[in-house]
This record gives sequence, structure tokens and C-alpha cells, in this order.
Amino acid sequence: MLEHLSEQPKDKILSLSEAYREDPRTTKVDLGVGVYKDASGHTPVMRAVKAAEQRLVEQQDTKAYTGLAGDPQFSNVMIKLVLGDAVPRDRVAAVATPGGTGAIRQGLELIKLAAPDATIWYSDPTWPNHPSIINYLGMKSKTYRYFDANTGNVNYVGMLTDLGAVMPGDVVLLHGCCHNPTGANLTMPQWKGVIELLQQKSAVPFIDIAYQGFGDGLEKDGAGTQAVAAAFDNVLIAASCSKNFGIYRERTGILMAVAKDSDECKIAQQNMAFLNRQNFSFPPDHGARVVTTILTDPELRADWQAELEEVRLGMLDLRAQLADELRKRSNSDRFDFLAEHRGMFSRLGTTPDKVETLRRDHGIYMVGDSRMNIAGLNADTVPVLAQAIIDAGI
Ligand code: PLP
Ligand code: TYF
Repeated sequence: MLEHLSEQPKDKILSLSEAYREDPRTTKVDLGVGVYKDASGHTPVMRAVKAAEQRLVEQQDTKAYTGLAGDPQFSNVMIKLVLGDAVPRDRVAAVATPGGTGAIRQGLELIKLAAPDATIWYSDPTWPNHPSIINYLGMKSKTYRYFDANTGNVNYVGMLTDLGAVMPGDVVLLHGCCHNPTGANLTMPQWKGVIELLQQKSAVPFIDIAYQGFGDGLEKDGAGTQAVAAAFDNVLIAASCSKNFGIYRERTGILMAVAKDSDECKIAQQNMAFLNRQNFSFPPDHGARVVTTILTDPELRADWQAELEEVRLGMLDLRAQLADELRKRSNSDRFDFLAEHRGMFSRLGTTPDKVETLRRDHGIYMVGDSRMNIAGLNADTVPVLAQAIIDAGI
């Protein structure tokens, strides 16, 4: 049987980490995989997470199965965190999933059950796992333009033009905030424009929100998602706790489905639990319980928010430093967009050739599409990167 297998395409982002590890240069800089790192290059366990885990060790008295949808309290706190009061609770179905990726996968499978012929529209570019999972599931897809490499901004006109071809019932995948890989995001007026267009088209929005709290703060980062959730009968939302709680390996995420009323919500909930049962049965619990513990305890919650804010402001500071160094060294403002971008990533907007030059000549590792993880920088490496960008003729 196994002799019939052929090699599968590798994940380019994860392969880059391997290449980085094998590079013997001590001056190398890792701007690859999207994991938050502090100034010393370490990915810490957040204080509130440690405290919540400590509490669980002491107080948890069973590891018996939860439910197929995970712990209902996790759903409650996450719906509140991501959707605020945008939609009445009895219109939101939710299941815990293995990470945000699990939520995307379960959301796509829900679409397959409900609307197998729907086309899934995703941004060009997007996180490579979007098309990878969509194609693996054999679903129809199309792309819409999103990024203008000349300005480093959202290509809003191109986006609306392409989404003008959406057919009724098609699904449009949007990044809730901190667009991966570009770092360029919709403004609130632009979100409103997209909402109006998708309403006219009778489309179903599907929001992937994996970086809430990494851009403009927890509330502002949720604003686009909330505006969408409030504006449609049906919306899917895949939320990840990997980044904003720093619990990457715990595999903590949630799929939410906004239904038009509570009856529709019940059937969606039942289908989502069914899909969990088909794919992995009960979702992982530890990370979800840590998140619930933090969000329901005022002290832990305040400490988590404070640390998340430190992380966010640290990345903004690195962005400002990098834009500043590049302004000085290039005698131009053409890299100013780096300070405008939000989240972990920015797309520099250069060719794979130049990305390779940065790696070969300077030991700077970024993804081939010139995506950089800003959190991979520190005060010492910012000027090194800036000079390397100039030396490489970018
Ligand atoms: N969506 C995007 C855009 C991401 O960048 C990530 C990051 O890993 C995810 C979803 C899901 O992450 P995870 O499955 O680790 O929670
Ligand atoms: O885009 C990133 O770097 C993160 C981490 O298959 C990641 O989202 C990268 C690749 C992957 C899973 C997660």
C-alpha cells in the first residue's frame, strides 16, 4: 500500500526553520515562522498561562472526556472575546478545535455539508494553508487581489473589483486582522465597503482571526469581525488562541457559526459536533481550559492583557525602528509602510532572488515571498537588516 505514496509538497514556512537551524553562522537572523519571540529570541510562556496551569494542576480533579464541542464555558468566553455583543448568543454555534487551523478545516467541512458547490474566495496572497486545505478537500476556489506591492498597502480597488464576481452563496475568506503574509489591513471604512458588497452578492463571510491583540489591541482587532458578524445572517469565524495566549503547541482554537436564528443555530451546532466526531472526536482541552481560566478570572485576565499589550507595543516599536533605519539608509520614505503594517508580519515586496541574497550573504531568513516576522528582530538586528536590505539593492 504505502509504495503508492508520492512525496507531498513541503510547507515552505516550516522548511525555512530547518534551513535556519542548519546554518552555522552565529550572526543569522530568523524572520521565518510566525511565532512571537522576545528580544533574546525566546518564545516565553505568558505569566497568566503559567498561573492558570498551576491552578489547574492543583484544582483539576478529572481528565474525563468533555463534550464533542469542548467545554461550553470556553465557547462562551471566546464568543465574547471575538464577537463582543455583535450577535445574540443564541445565534452563535461554536465548537472547540485543534488550533485555528482545525477551526478552518472544520469550517470548510461545514461548508461542504451545507453548500458543496460554493466557491471559496481567498486573498492573493494568503496564508498558504488556506489554499492547501481547500484544495485537499476538493473544494472550488478563486482568489481576489489584496496587496499592492508598490505601496505596501491593501489594493482595495482590486479587491472590490474581484469580489464583484462573487456568486450568491459563495464563501469569502477574510483575515480578521493582522493579515498574513502582508501585514496590510482593511480600515474600518473599507470593512464597511466589503460588507456592503458581500451583502449585495448574498455571500457568506468566513473570517480567520489568528492574531487578535497583536495589531491595534484586542478590541480594535476584533472590530472588523464584529461588524461582519452583525451584518449577515450567516458568518463563519475560525479563531486561534495560539498567538495571543502563546499556547501554540496546545492546539487551541474555535469554530463559530453565526446563524440567522436560534433554530438554525441548534442545527449548525449539531452538525459542528458531528464533524468534530468524524475527524477527531473530542477536541483538545488543556489549552481551552487555560484560556477559560484566564478570561474568567479578573486578575489573570488583566495580567494577560498587560503582557499581550507589551508584546504588541514591542512589535510596533520594532516596526518604527526598522522604518526609521531604512528611511535614513535609503534616503527615501519608500519603506514607511513597515510602520503602518500591523501584526507579526510584513511583506517587504521584493523578489525571491533578493530574499535569497539576504539569506546567502547576510544570514537573514525570511519567507520566499519576502514575508518577515517582525518579532524575530531586536534592537541590535534592526540596523543589520536595514543595511542588508540596502546592500541587496531592494
Ligand atoms: N490563520 C492564520 C492566518 C495563521 O497565520 C495561523 C497561524 O498559525 C492560523 C490561522 C492558525 O494557527 P494555529 O492552528 O496554530 O492556531
Ligand atoms: O504563518 C506562520 O508562520 C504561522 C505559523 O504550516 C505556521 O501561521 C506556519 C506554517 C504552518 C503552520 C503554522
